[in-house]
Amino acid sequence: MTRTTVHRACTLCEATCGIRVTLEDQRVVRIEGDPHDPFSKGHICPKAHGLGELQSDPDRLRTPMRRTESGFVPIGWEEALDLAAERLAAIREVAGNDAIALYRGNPTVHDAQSILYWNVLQRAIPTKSQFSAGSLDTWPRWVQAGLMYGGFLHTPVPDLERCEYLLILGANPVVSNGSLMTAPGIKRRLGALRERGGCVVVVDPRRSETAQIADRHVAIRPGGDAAFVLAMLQVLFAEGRIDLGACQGRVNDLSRVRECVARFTPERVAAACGVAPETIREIAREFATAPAAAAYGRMGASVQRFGTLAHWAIDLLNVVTGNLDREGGLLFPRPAVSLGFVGPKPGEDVVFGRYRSPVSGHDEILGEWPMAAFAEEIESEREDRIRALVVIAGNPVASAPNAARVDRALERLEFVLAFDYYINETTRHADLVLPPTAVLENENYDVALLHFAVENVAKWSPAVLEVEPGMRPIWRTLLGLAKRMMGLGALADEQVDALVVRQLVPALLERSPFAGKLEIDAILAGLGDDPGPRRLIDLLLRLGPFGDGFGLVPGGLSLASVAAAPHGLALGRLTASLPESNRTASGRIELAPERILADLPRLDAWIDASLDTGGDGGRDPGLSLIGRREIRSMNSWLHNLPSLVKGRERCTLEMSPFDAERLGLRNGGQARVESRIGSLVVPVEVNDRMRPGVVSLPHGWGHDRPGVQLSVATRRPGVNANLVFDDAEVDAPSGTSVLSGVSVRVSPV
Ligand SMILES: Nc1nc2c(c(=O)[nH]1)N[C@H]1C(S)=C(S)[C@@H](COP(=O)(O)OP(=O)(O)OC[C@H]3O[C@@H](n4cnc5c(=O)[nH]c(N)nc54)[C@H](O)[C@@H]3O)O[C@H]1N2
Ligand SMILES: Nc1nc2c(c(=O)[nH]1)N[C@H]1C(S)=C(S)[C@@H](COP(=O)(O)OP(=O)(O)OC[C@H]3O[C@@H](n4cnc5c(=O)[nH]c(N)nc54)[C@H](O)[C@@H]3O)O[C@H]1N2
Ligand code: SF4
Ligand SMILES: [Mo]
Repeated sequence: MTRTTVHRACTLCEATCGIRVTLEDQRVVRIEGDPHDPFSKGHICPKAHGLGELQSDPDRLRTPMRRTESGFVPIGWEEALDLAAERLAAIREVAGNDAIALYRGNPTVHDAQSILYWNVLQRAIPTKSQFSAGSLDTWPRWVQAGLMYGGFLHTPVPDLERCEYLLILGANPVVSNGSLMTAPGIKRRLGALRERGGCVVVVDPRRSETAQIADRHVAIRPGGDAAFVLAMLQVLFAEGRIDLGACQGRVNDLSRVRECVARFTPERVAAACGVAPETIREIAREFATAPAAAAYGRMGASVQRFGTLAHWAIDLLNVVTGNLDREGGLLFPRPAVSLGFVGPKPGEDVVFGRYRSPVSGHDEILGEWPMAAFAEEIESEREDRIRALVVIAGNPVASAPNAARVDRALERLEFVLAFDYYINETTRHADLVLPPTAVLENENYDVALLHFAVENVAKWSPAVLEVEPGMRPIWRTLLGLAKRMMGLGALADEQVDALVVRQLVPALLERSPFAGKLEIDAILAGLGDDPGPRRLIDLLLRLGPFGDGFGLVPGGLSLASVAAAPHGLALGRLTASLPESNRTASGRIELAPERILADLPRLDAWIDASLDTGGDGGRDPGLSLIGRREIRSMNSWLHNLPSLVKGRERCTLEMSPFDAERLGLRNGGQARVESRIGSLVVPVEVNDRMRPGVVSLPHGWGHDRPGVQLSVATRRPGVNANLVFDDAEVDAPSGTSVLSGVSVRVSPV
């Protein structure tokens, strides 16, 4: 028996923790936090152990599967790829590229080969029918940041190490481990902030696990964040507490902002957001007078009725108090690998709505339609309807609102191809399922999440295990399909991959610090012949801000130098970076983008309607439903790993004792939850964490659909929360689905 240890990063959530994996022969015997990782310093959560269980999960697919009359049967790789290309090409022939929908799910963000080679497939199937989990998640942030700073991946993050006042709106990092704020060991970081005399304030309708370790919790009414923060801004303008700090002379339209916020007085918004005027004033003054403060909003501020307005208001607060680009406030990270080449060129504005979705006319956002348009574009009788779907690492039946409708829509498709580990709620509809290799078989560099890291770091993750016999890495699978769709099926993967690199180099160089200083041929020669993600990552690193510029910067980064540091490399704290970090065409931060201001009347109407009803769901027979995450889950997909689902039932409806009593519900009893679009039955959990009038339900459950092949998950399936979230409700500027603050009725069963 040989015992070996490998160091790498966990890819299950956004925290990118360093792990130490111990093997006996080819068997994982232990997974621990890596104490020498300069970023995570030994932190891990229980999910890391799931990496070993994922490896050995008997339900995980280890060969391509084809659906037949009598169920799924194995099929060979080349045969599967030929079949997929043939079916997709036939549909394209009749109905064009737009008849093929592409959906990219969340785990792609954590896996470089999936992101980079999905991009290749996107070019091989240039369809307007692109979708992703982004419109169930980050779009309000991308739209707001894109319009204000000119680049959607380049958003500022709280400088946690030096922050003295952290205002968290609609995020629960103690459970989620941080999102759009890559910060492993967040609990330790928040503890340190408080120990040095700083203050953490959490705004959340639920007294979340993060609120429980904060100095103050504000139980806001769902959807109230934009109103709440705009009222803070009204107070600051009215009291003359505006000080732009580093942003002085670098912004447009400050006076326009002053005019816009004037009507949002604390008295006017109090009922709508459920927060007393005095509390709003107090927090506004504390924020403005703290030596360094940061306001940070995430899912609860994003997938709600006014997600884009909320994110806009949050960043305005940071700007007008001088906290943007200030140490201890918010700073722009400097990732060693930048995916900026997928966005606009510096100096070009981000534009949205370049075209509209056929059925309801949703604006295109970042080259995609929102998921709110997904089912209707399939159900449509129009000639240009969606007829086929290619889905990678996504489970829209679990993750998109109006799940029952999405489920039915998938039945109508002529062809579904899925790249996934499992036959689950979505992939059971697939004609073909092509599995990726398991996390520990992949080598990886985090090309996405380090854009949001609270410290600049670089880390290479080697594969821990050999690829199982008969399996193939997903980049080869994606490239194999892409080349067939491009009519290059006769070429070897290596040849097509060389073409991919050749195309990418000019786009990357143009946006790199080495633009004008390097010849394309010199870059290609320096890269070598190894195909695959490795070469792309080497390229991205070497042309990045810390890169060796293919010899121009001795000691600069390359894949070789990053891989030589098994625990990862610390590249220094975040630093002030304006004006370079701002990429708008005007060269200034745009404080009052029209697209965002145009949504203010909708907020006005909501605030005024809340005044009429007293604004408190608790006095109304209806309740407001919000979501919840749990430390052992990852959206819909870790429920088949025994150690992550053992213990108490987690798919429960949390509610306050006040609501339980008035509705005749008790702890452990069953409740029916009904909304405009559907209903479900779920066990009740009564606790004092919930704001009266608000109930919470986690998403990602409901594994009891016929045909699902998850032997552990189906034993405790839970219920799909998206049976009641309404696909008709969206945040107007971004088209993002509203997955929080939906009206429901709850009754005993
Ligand atoms: N363990 C675990 N970690 C995860 C995930 C997981 O499923 N499990 N998922 C990952 C993913 S994909 C993401 S996007 C991130 C999300 O990361 P976070 O945003 O940090 O996580 P959530 O739990 O969604 O937190 C949202 C919070 O907003 C609150 N909220 C709901 N509505 C409102 C509102 O209207 N206003 C305010 N102010 N608050 C509101 C909720 O009560 C909740 O506490 O987590 C990632 N990490
Ligand atoms: N009601 C409600 N709905 C929500 C949310 C909410 O808070 N409330 N949160 C939303 C958010 S933030 C998100 S990000 C979405 C997530 O929604 P999705 O991205 O659609 O789905 P996931 O549940 O993450 O499922 C991921 C799928 O990918 C597979 N998979 C895992 N790793 C890999 C891999 O490396 N390669 C491949 N090819 N497949 C892999 C898994 O088996 C699973 O089928 O859900 C959204 N939906
Ligand atoms: S917090 Fe947990 S799931 Fe997230 S990267 Fe760290 S160990 Fe993995
Ligand atoms: Mo997400």
